[in-house]
Amino acid sequence: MKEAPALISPLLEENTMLVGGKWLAATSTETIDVLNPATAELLTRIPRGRADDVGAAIDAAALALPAWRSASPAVRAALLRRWADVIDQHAAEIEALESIDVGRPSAGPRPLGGMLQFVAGQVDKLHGESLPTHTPTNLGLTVREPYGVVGAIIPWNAPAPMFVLDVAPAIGAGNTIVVKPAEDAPLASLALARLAEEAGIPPGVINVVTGYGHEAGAALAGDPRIRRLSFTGSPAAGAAVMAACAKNLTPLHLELGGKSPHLVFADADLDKAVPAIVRGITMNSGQICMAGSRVVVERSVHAELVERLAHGLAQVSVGRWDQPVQMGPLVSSRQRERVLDYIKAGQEDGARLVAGGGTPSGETYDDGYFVEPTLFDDVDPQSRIAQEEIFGPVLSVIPVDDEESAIAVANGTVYGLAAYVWTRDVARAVRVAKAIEAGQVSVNAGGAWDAIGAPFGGYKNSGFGRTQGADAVLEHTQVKTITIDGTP
Ligand code: TXE
Repeated sequence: MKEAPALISPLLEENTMLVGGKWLAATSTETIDVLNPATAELLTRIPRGRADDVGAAIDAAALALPAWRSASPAVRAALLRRWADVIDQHAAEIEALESIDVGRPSAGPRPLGGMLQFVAGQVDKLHGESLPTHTPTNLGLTVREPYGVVGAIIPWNAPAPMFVLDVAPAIGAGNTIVVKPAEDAPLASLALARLAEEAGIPPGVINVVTGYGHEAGAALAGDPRIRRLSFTGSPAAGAAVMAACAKNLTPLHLELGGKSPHLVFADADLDKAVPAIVRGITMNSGQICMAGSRVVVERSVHAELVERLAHGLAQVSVGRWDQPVQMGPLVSSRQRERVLDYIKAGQEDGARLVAGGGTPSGETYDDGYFVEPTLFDDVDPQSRIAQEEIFGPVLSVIPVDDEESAIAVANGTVYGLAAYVWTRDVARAVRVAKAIEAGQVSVNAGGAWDAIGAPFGGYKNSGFGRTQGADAVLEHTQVKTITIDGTP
């Protein structure tokens, strides 16, 4: 392992995290190595925050709360807009940091500024209602108020948008926040917090404590001073977080991934479906919560679809974040082992391996955590690779006889995050979209990202609560009813 370069971005200072406007090491002074997943080189070190550091960050957020929550919504909105502008000015740098940290070849900067602008537009429209009263002289109203100090535990697969999507609605609604980024990819979060400072967001409003999930994350989830928590990650960690929240009755928002199906019907436009399916499972190396990882296909187009998917996956170029390729490595050696174990399980369970299945060979791939785009056919819908989230570039094809069985298979997992329906028949598209148990359904499209302000979240074990859109800001408020006795 090589030594860390002195500074990989002017936005980062090694071994510091943000607590109450100060960039600090952990009180223990211990650190965690952050590695480049394409080369296993050391990128930098971050503080290994623990309960005492989380406690200090909560203190800082509590100190900042009174002034922040009573600031005019117009002031908070203006600061979010300024943060958006500063992020836009540094868009290429944030993109590069996220790419190198996650291992994702860049597809151009993400629309982070736009996400913030959307939230800023909501902030001064958080109005309550006037209510009819039994007594004519009385006045009844509702007001929306922030929770107070809130927390967010974010994952490594899309750290920059996750940071913005968790922080912006929280602070926009008048809360102050403590964020625990993922230990595997913390750099974009730290850089975005630095830019929030530069934009003039006051000290203590956003705090970032880096560390491991079972230490800093568990401390954040278990602290009774946290009034609301957002968690995105694995079902196992989500369950641990929920148990910790239950002890203090802390309200919780969970986003736990999925096993999202493509439903491909005989009348589908395969010219459109095939590239979208291939892109959906290879983008970010399949490490996307809403990746379409199962292909439920009507038998009459099954053979043609499998052939075209195999061809499509074979064309996907794999390489490092700084090369003009479509797919990078997985985020860590642990994730690569998990994915390779699933590929083994698929073969043991009798699925037919059609493409990929191993690690690519060649000098580029020697040290990084690469896995080939992989296609399984004739997958048993009850087998592990059809039921469990793999979070890698592994696609499972399940042939079915008709629409009814397609829906049953699509709904036949514990998850319910996204689904993709491919058909030219509008009546069928409407029927299937309504029958699917998922928070997002796309028809003849690879993703639900095109709808501006679309709420995003899961059904069933994919979680509850919504990020993005107006719902996200509302979910960071609680409603108070005020009744005023107007009798003289
Ligand atoms: O996630 P973890 P991992 C799924 C995906 C992936 C699997 C494992 O299937 O293969 O999870 O990834 C923090 N208390 N998703 O192990 O452990 C942790 O530090 C409090 C889906 O990396 O869930 C990190 O910040 N916090 C997913 C965050 O939780 C805890 C995104 C996610 O880590 C904690 C990521 C604890 N006890 C993984 N344990 C999605 N929904 O998009 C961990 N953490």
